[in-house]
Amino acid sequence: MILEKIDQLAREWLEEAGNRIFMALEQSTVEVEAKSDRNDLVTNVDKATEQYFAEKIATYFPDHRLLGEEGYGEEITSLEGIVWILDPIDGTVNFVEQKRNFAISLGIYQEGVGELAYIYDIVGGEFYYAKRGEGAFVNDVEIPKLAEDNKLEDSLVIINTTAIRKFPQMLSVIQKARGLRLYGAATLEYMAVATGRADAYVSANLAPWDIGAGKIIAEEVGAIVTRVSGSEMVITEKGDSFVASPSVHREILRFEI
Ligand code: 2AM
Ligand code: CA
Repeated sequence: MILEKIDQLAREWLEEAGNRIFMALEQSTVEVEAKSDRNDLVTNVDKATEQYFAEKIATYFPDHRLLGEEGYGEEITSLEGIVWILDPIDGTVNFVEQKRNFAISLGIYQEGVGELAYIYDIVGGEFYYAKRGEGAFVNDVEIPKLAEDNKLEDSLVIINTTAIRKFPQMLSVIQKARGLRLYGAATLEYMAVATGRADAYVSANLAPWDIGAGKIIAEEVGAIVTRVSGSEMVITEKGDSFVASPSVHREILRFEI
């Protein structure tokens, strides 16, 4: 019941937030600030979008908590109750530089279990959605389950530059693969694996809001999500991330990274 209500409202709010972001691009009202370093950007639109969700959640679901990148939610270290994990704009550098290849990411966790997920690629016109146990969809078309027998040598892999520096064995992985691709937005890189456009994505440093929704959608189609070492990924902790189709996940683990 509660998940149905969340699903209905989350879709309305995502559509409204998407329209506002689109208008900000159209009307050139985006203002950029640097955060921790010159490549870590935030804009007035990231902040306004998170604030919009924070106000809506507080009004409609006062006992739910929000874990968001821009800090309008709460400090959250455990996932009791219902937690909304939000990245108002994932791929902010793309948003600023390319005006595309970014997404709103929203994952809903209940007692630590990922139940609902939404990734909205606004300019690309792709709305990804999953409900645990009921499949994953893009624009209402079900995403097929991933093949169980893909090979690294036939695969495209996505490995961000920090991960290549941190794990030098990744150079051998890239050499064996068919090719390397980089998108610059973790959510869309997760969706590339979920839809079979790539077979693996490795990143050295992701936060809960980068992966909260992507993990739910990727797992729903049979992708394996772990740390680079192969250990379990705890969603509330920042760190490296490794998502891949099952056989390619096993094959990359054999490089003993
Ligand atoms: P962002 O756009 O929301 O900041 C870029 O390679 C990807 O990594 C984006 O999804 C970006 O999310 C994320 N990212 C960049 N710097 C990060 C950091 N310091 N910690 C966590 N995620 C980061
Ligand atoms: Ca962000």
